[in-house]
Amino acid sequence: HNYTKTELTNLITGKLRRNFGRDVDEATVPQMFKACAMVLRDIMSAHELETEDRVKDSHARQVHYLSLEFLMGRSLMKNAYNLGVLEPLTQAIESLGFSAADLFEAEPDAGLGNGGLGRLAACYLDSMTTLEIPATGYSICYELGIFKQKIVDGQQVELADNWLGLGDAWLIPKVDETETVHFGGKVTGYWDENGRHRVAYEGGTDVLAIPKDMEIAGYGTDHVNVLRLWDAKSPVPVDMSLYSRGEYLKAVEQQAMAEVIAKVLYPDDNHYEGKSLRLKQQYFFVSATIQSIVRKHRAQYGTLHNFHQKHVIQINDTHPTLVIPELMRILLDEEGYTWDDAWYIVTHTVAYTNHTVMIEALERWPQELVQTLVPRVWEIIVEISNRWQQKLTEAFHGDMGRVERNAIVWGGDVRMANMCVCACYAVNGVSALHSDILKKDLFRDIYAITPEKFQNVTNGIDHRRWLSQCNPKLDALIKECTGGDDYLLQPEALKKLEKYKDDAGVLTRLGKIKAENKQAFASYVAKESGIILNTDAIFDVQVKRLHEYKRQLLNVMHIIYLYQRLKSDPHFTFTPRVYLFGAKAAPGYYVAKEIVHLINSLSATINADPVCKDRLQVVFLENYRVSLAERLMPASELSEQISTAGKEASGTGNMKFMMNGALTIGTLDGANVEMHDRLGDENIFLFGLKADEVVELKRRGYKPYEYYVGSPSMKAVLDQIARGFNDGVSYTDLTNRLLFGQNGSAPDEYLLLADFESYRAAHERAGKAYLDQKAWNRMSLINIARSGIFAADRSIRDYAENIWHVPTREL
Ligand code: DL6
Repeated sequence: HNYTKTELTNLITGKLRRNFGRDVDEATVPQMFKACAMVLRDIMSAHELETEDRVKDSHARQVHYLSLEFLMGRSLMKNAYNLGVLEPLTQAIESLGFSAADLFEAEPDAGLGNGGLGRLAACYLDSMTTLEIPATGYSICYELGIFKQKIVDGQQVELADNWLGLGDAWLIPKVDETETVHFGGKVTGYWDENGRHRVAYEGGTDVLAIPKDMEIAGYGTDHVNVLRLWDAKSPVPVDMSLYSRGEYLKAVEQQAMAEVIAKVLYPDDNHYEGKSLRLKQQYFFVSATIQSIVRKHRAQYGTLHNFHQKHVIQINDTHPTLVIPELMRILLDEEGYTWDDAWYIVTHTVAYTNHTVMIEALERWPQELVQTLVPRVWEIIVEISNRWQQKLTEAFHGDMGRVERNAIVWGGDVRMANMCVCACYAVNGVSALHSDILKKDLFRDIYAITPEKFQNVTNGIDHRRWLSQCNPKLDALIKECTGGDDYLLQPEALKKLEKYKDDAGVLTRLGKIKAENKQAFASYVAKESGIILNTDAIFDVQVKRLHEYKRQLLNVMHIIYLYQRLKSDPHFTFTPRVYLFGAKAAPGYYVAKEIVHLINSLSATINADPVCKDRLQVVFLENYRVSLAERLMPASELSEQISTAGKEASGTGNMKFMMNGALTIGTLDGANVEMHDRLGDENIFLFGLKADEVVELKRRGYKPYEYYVGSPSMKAVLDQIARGFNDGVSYTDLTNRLLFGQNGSAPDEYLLLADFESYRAAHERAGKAYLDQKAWNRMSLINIARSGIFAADRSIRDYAENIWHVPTREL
């Protein structure tokens, strides 16, 4: 059914009347937004029921994507686009006297994630649905998403992100599919009258898990999947015995304790915090999810014997690892399977994606915590661990070093990654380099005994959102040059653009589109913050979470270097630049917060100095998030992907920039390596040590101090950081960390000093290249044309074919 403007208008006015008791002329923008969202939700719901029936009737194998994060961003425009009603919806909204742009802008980002890992899950939902894979995403319905960042006096301040006020327009509560999750108490085993071993629980608490389903529309298909977000509620609203004694606060305590589980997303990216509430979240969401899958499976097939044939559970990093012992628990305790039969089913169902090799991000839960919180699951983990250790001892012929490294329960900790590698039938990294490091380093011992488990699936992005939708002018040019909209479902069709690489007309238009996008972004920044960006300068952008390994500080060092050159020689020439930063720092990550402060101190000084006028500008963009990225990517010209080689598992921002025609200045890290493979040296600005050289340098003994004393300009840069800028804040902590190390960290852990000169030279090359706009646009076009491989559709086809073994839509 193709909805017309008139039909949509009627549906919207109907919603306004029924849900808000309002006629259009009295409706507010938020009410209007909700009405539109509900209209699309109804359309998707109808498709979803049909999809569900089709999947059921065909007995198809289903994918369950478990992730503690789905960084969805906004949905109204996305859903309208995918459903093919963006135009009539826009017309309907306008005909009702509202600005469609304002309405889209009124939607809060669904910020149920931190960064790359959560955004990847969101892009994958889009592709799984577009490719008609029967798939469901599962997570927690956090009341508060990733905090909103304000910069006050140069420093980050966190504000609560209460997104549900409007965001709940997309959610359908399915109260009849509520599950109960049990925590704590004591476990006892006994034999029942049929001689079956049973488990009984004494004490503990139950928490209700209520599904709030978000429909996911695919592009150009009626297939609709669901993102199931679990909300937590107490089964007892209030303890009446306490209430009747007048102890009101105590009477609602249990309710508060249950609800706190879904209160807030943990704001740490690439960092593990051993907080008990976080473990509660993990078990809560995993237990509800697997109970729900098992319940539906039972209802359809009446047995769990074929469970692994009908389902694959993909676990997004180790956060959902407890699904392994939890599924064992259900099979053993509730279904009466033997250990071996249960283990067979589990280990043929679960697959694991690793997203980091950073030691501080690997989850190790203290055993006492696991024991008290989920005592029965703990017993099962111990059994899994014992059997694994026995297997390792045999395989490694008693080499206890290797046994210890790969053990699951060891030294009072439960190591989640090791449990995943033990139980999952597939383990994948997220870029070629990262998957290699998993095999050669992090999981080398397990790779030696089960090489067939290890795979690579290079990340990808939803190119419909990140190119076609967010950059309509470029989208139009691509469609014109490639002869239609093939590229939307066949991203490799972007290649066809390449035949215009020497077409002066097309290159000029490409340059013009970039200039207009820069202008549009500058207008937005002016409106939001009053800052006037110099649109004649290169827009040089580093946006991502703030982390030492991502090396925002290296970028800062180089800017200070340029500033000092300008100060000492006003005739120093270089291509004018606007440096744009956007980054949230984890609230508890002190060094990251200091770097945010430093960028703001530097920015204030540079932007106020007349010597920098029209040449150097530094702007920190507040509250970097999905919707801001959608505005920024089309306007970006130079993409900073400068992590220490071997540390960034893949990166996905790098792909968004490339698709929007920005050139990359970067290290051979993560997916940059594969970008370089396709682009060649001539279409990317590479610099720095390679992953193996990083390892080698550290092995030899890295002495950053030598760079400091050996290079006057390096010394000047670091001394300036230590002294600080006009606001009088000094950053000796940061320079000490680089030169001497701090609290046990090695000096300059991430090799900023070692890579500085090479980074500086790459910037010089990029600056010179920009002066020849035709050559620059040619490179830009080549980047776009060769970016098809980084579409999430390609990644999902890889998963479907090599890991999930499910068919995908044929085109
Ligand atoms: O795979 C998605 C994304 C990668 O692109 C980034 O390179 C990587 O840093 C990120 N990893 C994490 C790990 N978090 N934990 N735990 O966020 O994954």
